[in-house]
Amino acid sequence: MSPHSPGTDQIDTLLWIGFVVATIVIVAVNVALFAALRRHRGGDAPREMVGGRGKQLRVGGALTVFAAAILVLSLIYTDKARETPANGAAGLASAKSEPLTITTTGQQWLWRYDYPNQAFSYYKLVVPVDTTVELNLVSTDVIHTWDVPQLAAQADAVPGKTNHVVFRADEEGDFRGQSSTFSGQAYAAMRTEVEVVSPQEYEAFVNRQKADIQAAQDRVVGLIENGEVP
Ligand SMILES: [Cu+2]
Repeated sequence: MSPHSPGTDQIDTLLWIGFVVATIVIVAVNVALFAALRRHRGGDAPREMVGGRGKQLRVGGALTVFAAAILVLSLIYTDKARETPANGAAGLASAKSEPLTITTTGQQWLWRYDYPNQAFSYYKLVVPVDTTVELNLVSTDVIHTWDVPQLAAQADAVPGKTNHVVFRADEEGDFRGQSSTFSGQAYAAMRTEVEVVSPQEYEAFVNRQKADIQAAQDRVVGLIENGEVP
């Protein structure tokens, strides 16, 4: 799956480094093994370790440096993946200095998203492209996992606690994930979906949601006032 946010870029790079290193180690071990077998083919068993103490120290030292280098690389990339990326030039103008913060509530069995203008949506999150988005994850009942692998590392919505997910989508489109934590009977249906749109479309979406919610509330108030709802 291709990464579509700076944080997932780092995770992807780290996975590739791990893959290449593992391949090198496997090949090197096998080459050394076959070389040793060839050298002693048909002969008697080697009486002692090849090379003196100096050689052993040099090989051990090289391997230690190799392991330390991998450790340092992974620390650097993990740290970079945790950084909050800056807003892009094509992002939402009103979110230039701070991330666009959206309260994300997990409940059995759907996600609710509360946008800064008081609009909210269920099931699907709509965000502008090239804009740093911060989700404040909360839960009203049990632990739910918010997971869209192309945009961010997964995080849990835990009752009584606020966790954070930060990403900056680099292109418009639909990104999906699935619930990976059992949160009750219908957890399998609890999809996570993010629609990345242009800043203009995002503004239009949250304004429309807000107007629709207001109209629905006005209608209910009207019905109550007319005595149609006891
Ligand atoms: Cu869930």
